[in-house]
Amino acid sequence: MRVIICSHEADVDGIYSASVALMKYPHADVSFYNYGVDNFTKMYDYLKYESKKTRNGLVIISDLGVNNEVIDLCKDSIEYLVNNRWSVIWVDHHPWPRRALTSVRKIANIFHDSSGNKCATEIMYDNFMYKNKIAEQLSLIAHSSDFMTNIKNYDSRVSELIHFYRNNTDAKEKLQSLVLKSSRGILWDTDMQRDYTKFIKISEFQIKASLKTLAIKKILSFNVAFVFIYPYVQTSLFSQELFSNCKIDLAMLFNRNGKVSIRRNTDKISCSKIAANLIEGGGHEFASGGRLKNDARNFKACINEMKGAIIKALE
Ligand SMILES: [Mn+2]
Repeated sequence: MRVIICSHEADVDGIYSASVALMKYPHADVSFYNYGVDNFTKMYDYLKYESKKTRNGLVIISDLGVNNEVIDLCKDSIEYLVNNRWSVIWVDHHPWPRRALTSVRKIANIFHDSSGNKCATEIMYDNFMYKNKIAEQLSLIAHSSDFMTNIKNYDSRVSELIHFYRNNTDAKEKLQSLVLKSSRGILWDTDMQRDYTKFIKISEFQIKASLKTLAIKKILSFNVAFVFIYPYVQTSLFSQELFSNCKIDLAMLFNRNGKVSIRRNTDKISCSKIAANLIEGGGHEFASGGRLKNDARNFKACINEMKGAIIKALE
């Protein structure tokens, strides 16, 4: 049977959850996607095309959530696949609107954990590769990376490498090789080391350039950092660095495409509530993202737009 794994391109959890799925279905093809209607459409176009070519297949979608803007797209597309005798397994831990869960559950097999304590790799491990030693380690590393816990025990180089590969012209092949290696228990090798050394040279320079744009502002009772980030700066690790070096409660990072990443340093703020006030906003309480209406070159307008989103969320 033809098996296709579609996972989130963004981080360790996306990559390792695909690795665990690949351990279960070693002949599967793996591809990567991101949020937004355009990206989901790309994913479904590929799946529909494949389901026309081969009857009877299985799709495993991992670490991608369904939000309001894609519910109907997901429903229609999965129905199309089911009509071509494909089945769909969906593994995720992002908050889904109730309507999304009820409608997708009718046509796909959903493994969804909404407790906020599990990442996609852990759900994949629990349900498909339970007690397998490699899958277990992958799930522990992904948890630590997704929730930023026990960071000292965890090798952040893989996160940085994923970030580097995503911005590469051969992103697909590079990410696929990461999935394949980790599914075999290889977490680091000389190819990765060579790429990492390349990455570090550029990113160190870009981190310094990003820090020059740092503006800390008081909003209500919170200290908020606004930073423009260059492409090779990995947002979660960068904000972690900001939190340990500056007295801030919230970090709003935005890039040249107007993409915003929101990270918090206090439980009193909900990142997803702030994201809900941005375009295509979505994510978790502790980490979320969205897009700006303003041109990223207009720093002042961007900060004002983000400020507005924060104030609206805190009111
Ligand atoms: Mn995840």
